[in-house]
Amino acid sequence: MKITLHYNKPAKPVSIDWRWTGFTPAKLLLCEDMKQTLRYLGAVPRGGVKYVRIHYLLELVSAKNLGTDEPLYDWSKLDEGLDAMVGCGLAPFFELMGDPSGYFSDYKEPVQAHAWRRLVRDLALRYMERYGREEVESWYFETWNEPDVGWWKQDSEAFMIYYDACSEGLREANPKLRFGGPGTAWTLSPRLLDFLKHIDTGRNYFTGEPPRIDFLSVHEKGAWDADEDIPVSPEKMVTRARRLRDYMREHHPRLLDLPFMNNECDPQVGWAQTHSWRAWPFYAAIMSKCIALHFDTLVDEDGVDFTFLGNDNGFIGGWGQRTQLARFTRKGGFETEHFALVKKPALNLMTGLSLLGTERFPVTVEGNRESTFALATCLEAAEGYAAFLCRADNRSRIGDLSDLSTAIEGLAPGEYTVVHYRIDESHGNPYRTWEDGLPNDSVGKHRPDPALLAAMRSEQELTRWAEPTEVTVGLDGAFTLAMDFPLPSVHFVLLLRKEVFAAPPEAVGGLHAGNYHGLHDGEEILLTWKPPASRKVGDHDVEWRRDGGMWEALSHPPLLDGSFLHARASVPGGAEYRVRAVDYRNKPGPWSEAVRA
Ligand code: 8U8
Repeated sequence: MKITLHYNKPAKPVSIDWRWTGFTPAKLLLCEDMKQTLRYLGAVPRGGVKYVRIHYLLELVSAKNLGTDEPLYDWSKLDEGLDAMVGCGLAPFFELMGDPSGYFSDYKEPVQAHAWRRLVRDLALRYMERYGREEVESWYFETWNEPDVGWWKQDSEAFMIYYDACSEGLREANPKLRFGGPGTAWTLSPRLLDFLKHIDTGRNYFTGEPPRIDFLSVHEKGAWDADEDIPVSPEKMVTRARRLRDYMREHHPRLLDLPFMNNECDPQVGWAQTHSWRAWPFYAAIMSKCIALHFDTLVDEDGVDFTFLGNDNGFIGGWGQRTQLARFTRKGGFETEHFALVKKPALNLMTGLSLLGTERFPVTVEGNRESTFALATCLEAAEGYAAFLCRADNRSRIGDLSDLSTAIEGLAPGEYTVVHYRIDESHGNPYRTWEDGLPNDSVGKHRPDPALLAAMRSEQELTRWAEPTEVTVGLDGAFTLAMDFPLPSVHFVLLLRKEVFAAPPEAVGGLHAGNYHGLHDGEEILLTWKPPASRKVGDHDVEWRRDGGMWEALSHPPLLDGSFLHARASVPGGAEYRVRAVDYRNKPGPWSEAVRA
């Protein structure tokens, strides 16, 4: 097989934003395991996971006197949940969903419609006050989730009034706040068609003006919910999105120019059903294929302003559930005190994607066009180039090995460091370690022993395929990479210009230490920090010292993310930790301030 990356042809923007996850219900935000999950998500470099879309956030609010001019709100739980997110550098993709104190039964009642509008205004004002105007302007606000299925209990007329109330409440707080929807579940559901009609030709319930909309969101998934591992098809997501676009072209051509998104593009409906492939490299490979396919089809062929492609995979659960980390508890099932999390390839994919730049160049694939994809990007500030290559077939959870030759054309001549990461059966696959290390008894089934847990964690990072090498690109601007190309696999190839290494890495930001019980005796200290933005940072040093002692290095596989978990015997009074970034030429940056845990 052969892939050619044409850096000598005109570039286009990397216009689809995938830095995204979601889950439900919002009350999980108050649980320790979700708070730890958010720490891991926020530690993906360069904001590689940024937005979290959560159902029922407004169930965290209670209120009195809602139908009056002086409502009394209790925001404390929502504050706690949003603080946990914002404190990790994450932002809500804020669904205005939930029914504070069970007040809202019918938005066709004018008192309720006005109360909702006021609630939305007050909410926006509160969080601009709490986090700053600019922070909240970086969020997105969206309607109730999937108002075309059971999540929404009222009729279409009530939904449009609710929509206008959200829109006006936000506008009153700050006209810059972005709002859209309707995040529907079915391709051409009656509710979606009613909604398109409302925003195209309807009138805002409050102002009589045309309704505003900043983006149109829908959900298209790759397969229905099933206990079986039916083939997951990113192609079907594209086909169904095109069906909607065709309908819009015929009935509402004006709306075709709206930013468009699929903010639940999961390979398969049914987050809680167990499909072991969700623990495997296969899942990361299908997610990558989905992104590349959307660029090839909806963006490049159809010219859609496709803005977001989001997986709803921020849940809490085991290997086979739709999560980015596998959670283990003492007895299995829900328990939020004694738990341990292990990263899955789906999370490492986000780390890998964070290596990419903001401009992409054409690629040519010679081989199976249904399973081979690539995205060639160049990095900002002339740091170099970053590409992803992936091999993903909708049915092949584990497949064959081919040879791949990647020809890269049009590089700026000079000296580069080449780094190659990969996600496949033997790279960054802690599930394999778990399978191999499982004892044959029921305790081990739920609870890996400390050695197995440590072994899984040593496999949980985005992993290098080879050590960094130095190469010279001549005046022809050409470079060829030969490698094996397993099915499934995802590869990230970085070419970093020598000049980038002249200065040492910057300091890491915001080192934080959380102390958790973990699964076993002793403590688990989760350190999280913000890695420097430069792609030249390939690892971090982590040290600790107990009172009066010397700094000691803690060993780990190379860490791209700003997260490291230290399992230790309990240390009365705690210990200090510090972290520094290290580049691919082993040059360290300055140590961070120490934190205590
Ligand atoms: C198609 C469909 C019918 C229905 O009655 O309910 C649905 C609920 C349907 C599709 C999706 C759905 O919920 C979304 O999908 C869930 C899932 O497990 O796939 C979750 O990921 C989402 O939070 C939810 O919005």
